[in-house]
Amino acid sequence: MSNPVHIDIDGTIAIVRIDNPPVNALSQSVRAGIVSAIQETDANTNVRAVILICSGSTFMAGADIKEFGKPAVPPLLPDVVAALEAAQKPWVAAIHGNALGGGLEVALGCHYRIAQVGTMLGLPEVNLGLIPGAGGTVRLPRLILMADAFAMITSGKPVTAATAKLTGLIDAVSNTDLLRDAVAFTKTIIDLPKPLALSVKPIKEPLTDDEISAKSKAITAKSRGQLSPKVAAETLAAIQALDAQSGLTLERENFLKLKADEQSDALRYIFFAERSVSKIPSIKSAITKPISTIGIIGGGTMGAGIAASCLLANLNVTLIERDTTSLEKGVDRIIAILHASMKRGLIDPARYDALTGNLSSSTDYINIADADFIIEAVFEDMNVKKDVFAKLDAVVKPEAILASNTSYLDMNALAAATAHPERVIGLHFFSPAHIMKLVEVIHTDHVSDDVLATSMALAKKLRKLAVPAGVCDGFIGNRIMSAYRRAAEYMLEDGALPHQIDAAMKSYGFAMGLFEMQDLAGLDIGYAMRRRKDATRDPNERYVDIADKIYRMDRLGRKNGAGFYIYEDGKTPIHDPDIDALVIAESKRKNIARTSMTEVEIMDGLLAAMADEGAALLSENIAASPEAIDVVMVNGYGFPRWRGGPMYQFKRSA
Ligand code: T1G
Ligand code: NAD
Repeated sequence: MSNPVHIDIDGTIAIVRIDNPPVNALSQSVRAGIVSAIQETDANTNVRAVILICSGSTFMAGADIKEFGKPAVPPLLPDVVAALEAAQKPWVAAIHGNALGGGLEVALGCHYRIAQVGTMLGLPEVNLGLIPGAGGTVRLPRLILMADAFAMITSGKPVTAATAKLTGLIDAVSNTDLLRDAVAFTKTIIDLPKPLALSVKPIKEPLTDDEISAKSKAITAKSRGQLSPKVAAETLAAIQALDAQSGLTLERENFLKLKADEQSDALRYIFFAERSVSKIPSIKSAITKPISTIGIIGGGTMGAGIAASCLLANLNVTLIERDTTSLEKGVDRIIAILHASMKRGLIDPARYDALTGNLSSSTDYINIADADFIIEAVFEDMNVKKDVFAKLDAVVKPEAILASNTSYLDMNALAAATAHPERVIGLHFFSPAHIMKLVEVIHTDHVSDDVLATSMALAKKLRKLAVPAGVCDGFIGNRIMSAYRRAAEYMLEDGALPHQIDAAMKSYGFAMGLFEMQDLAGLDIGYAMRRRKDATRDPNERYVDIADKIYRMDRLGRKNGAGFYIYEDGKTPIHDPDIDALVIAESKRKNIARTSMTEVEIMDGLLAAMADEGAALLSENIAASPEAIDVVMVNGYGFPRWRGGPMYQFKRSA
């Protein structure tokens, strides 16, 4: 392995460059290279200052997570950061891309920091079930206000270079050439006395006990059982009263405890799973076609969200609707989404104008004749979709790709109804499509490798988590959900009550229980889906009538104020004893002797149903790996991320 750390001398300034693709992770060779660079530049009497910069797309994006499962090899990152602080010459961190975790901690060990506009700087360790482990909790609140450091570390959310300049996290922003600006900046400090190391400075505006208690309460409520945000808050609270060295010792102790915890193992698993599932080895040699213009058919809930996603990815979008009234409504929905993004500061007004300028609309399919990729999001009706695809076949160019956003319909049947099935694919987005990262990419029996590869590339361009899935009713996520919903309904007849099942799921870490979620989606949606399956349902299969009975009482869920729960304010579920009575009466009607269930027994039953259906999906080649199932369930169905996913849990319990 060649040395990833290179030193060039430019007059009295040394340029130390890290080159460790893909993200300049702080692997052992990088850590050792930095330490030797400190020794070399300290010993070089011509050198009066040092710039630390990275090659490639980003500054150091953190410790090398791939090393976590192995024995730590010196120099350890905390020691590298301490060595930077103690360097004889001032070190200037020149930052671009992402300075995250250990990468930002290295920058905090430097004496100055300059970042390129658009850089993201953060300590996202809590997302991996950790807390900063190389001095971040001690140095950051000595550079910026404790309140700002507390927010960054407990949330794991990065800040932009602009914000970092405002808070004092960085000293300068480069709007042009980072290295050139870093050299110019270094020349302004080169004759100044080397600044005090952060670790000998006081904490900036410590938080009061009341402030810490209020913040910690909010964190505990939001983290729903995940340890790391709470431990981060506790560590920061304790560090306020400690000198830097004692603080570093406490931080390291809490970091190592979390690193050994199963929650961190699960969070690191899902981090890598989300990056592995989008790789399809069998199409490595496929050709990814260029995409610049997207046609969206149907500007309803989903079509508008998908169109907005494509516009935000700098694609040109043409919306097609069935009539001018629907078209106007569709365009309004898309514009409203972009406007909301601007109001939230995600895009500036100039970008908003540019993106809306990339949107065109029509009721005439001829206006998407040159589109590279067409996504239909019309009614969930096979005939309507077949009619749309027939119209598309007649006008689009031969290399255009046709995708359906169907939730349940048979993609093979839809593809077979077109002139060129090899260019038809399913893209199952999740609502709201411009926010949810997950998309299931449904490969039909005849889809070409190039079409599949191009679809995966489009999903990545939309910054989506693309999970390939085979054709079946419900693909991966809805199939797993149907399975555990069935198990939950059996539990209702066998002895549990809706609020008990929902409580068990929330205790496990779900944001919402299954029955509250059905009230949110609308009991009419579930009722229509069950009716659609009546004709093909196995008559010997146990069928639970409870949800049908509630629907037939005109209780549609939140949308009309009552479903499994009552909603006086339209959103807060209130336990309804009448529903309990209905459930108990159903058990009696079916002569089922009810037995009470603990929350653990309920969750064990639901997890077993998920794992069983997951095994079936794997055996049917609908899901390519257990990781694919876990990525879908964590990113589309509220499975607690720090539990890794149903297949991760099944493997751990085996
Ligand atoms: N270590 C090892 N590999 C990493 C990595 C890391 N920190 N970050 C990314 N990769 C790999 C990733 O698996 C993928 O590999 C490739 O790089 C591209 O990643 C002591 C202990 C930086 C925003 O949490 O957030 O420091 O699939 O597809 O979309 O306090 O990667 O190509 O083989 O995500 O452009 C803290 C994690 C670590 C940042 C880039 N740092 N990374 O996103 O590319 S803990 C993080 C990211 C720590 C210290 C503690 C993102 C990114 P492959 P990608 P991207
Ligand atoms: P919707 O009713 O909100 O929108 C459908 C749109 O299609 C309407 O604006 C309608 O005018 C338009 N349309 C109907 N026929 C058309 C035609 N022939 N030509 C052009 N436009 C036509 O529906 P939705 O919720 O956006 O769902 C659309 C598709 O996305 C369905 O297949 C649905 O199953 C799927 N889907 C929905 C969700 C969800 O949560 N809503 C999630 C994933 C997938």
